[in-house]
Amino acid sequence: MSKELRQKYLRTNKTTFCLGCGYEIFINCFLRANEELGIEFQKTIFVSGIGCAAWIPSPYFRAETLHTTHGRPLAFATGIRLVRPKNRIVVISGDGDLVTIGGNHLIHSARRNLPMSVFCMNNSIYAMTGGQAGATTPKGAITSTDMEGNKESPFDLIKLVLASGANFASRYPVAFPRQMVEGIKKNLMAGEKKFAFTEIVSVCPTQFGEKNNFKSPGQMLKKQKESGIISGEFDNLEEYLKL
Ligand SMILES: Cc1ncc(C[n+]2csc(CCOP(=O)(O)OP(=O)(O)O)c2C)c(N)n1
Ligand code: SF4
Repeated sequence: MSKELRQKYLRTNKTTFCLGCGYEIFINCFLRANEELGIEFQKTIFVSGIGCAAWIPSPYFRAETLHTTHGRPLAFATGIRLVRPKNRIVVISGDGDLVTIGGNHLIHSARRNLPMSVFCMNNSIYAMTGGQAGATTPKGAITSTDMEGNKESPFDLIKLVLASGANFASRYPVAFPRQMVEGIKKNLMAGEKKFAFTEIVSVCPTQFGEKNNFKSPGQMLKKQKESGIISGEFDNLEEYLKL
């Protein structure tokens, strides 16, 4: 990532994310995608909730940003969509925020299909508050609330969003940044016309990695590369279920 690009889009190059946090990879990919599409941040309104992921746009992006209440960024984004029809609306927030506490807003936003881009940072837990389990935590994972392993099954976010009525859902792991840049571009273009949802499969070495025997952030990325996570764009639930 060029220093110039970060200077152009970020208020400061120094973020507070932990060393090895997947969110830094996403930020670099997101800036690259915007640059390649020639998008002006000045005409984008970013919305986030509460959590580490919510800090990605706010305070770092040189743009209008709304840092809202936990679980509610999609409700705020819906309101902004209605009063600011000419602006691009981009929601960037965590899985705990958008799916667990805010799941009701997610299904209804997908059903409503209003034009906006949504990037859900899935690091499998509620990281900012100490690594509690949520609706995206894999079965068996050790968290601060499940020392013997999570007993519940996680949501498949693509399935959830498509079943709720959206027809643009995609998934990209941070271990594949080149593919992610292209995926972010597709989302940003689709988000001009409809509800475009992208799950970014991230890594949190601090709150998830350490408890689950990962020795380093690099080991988490290696596991992602080898795990064969289904990624790409999906518009049809039946087709997705065949994969
Ligand atoms: C209504 C409400 N409930 C709980 C909290 C505490 N809280 C703040 S951040 C957070 C976790 C956010 O997790 P996630 O959205 O997954 O983002 P991450 O930190 O993992 O990036 C929680 C539970 C809060 N601020 N407001
Ligand atoms: S706690 Fe996890 S998600 Fe939060 S900044 Fe650190 S590595 Fe990233």
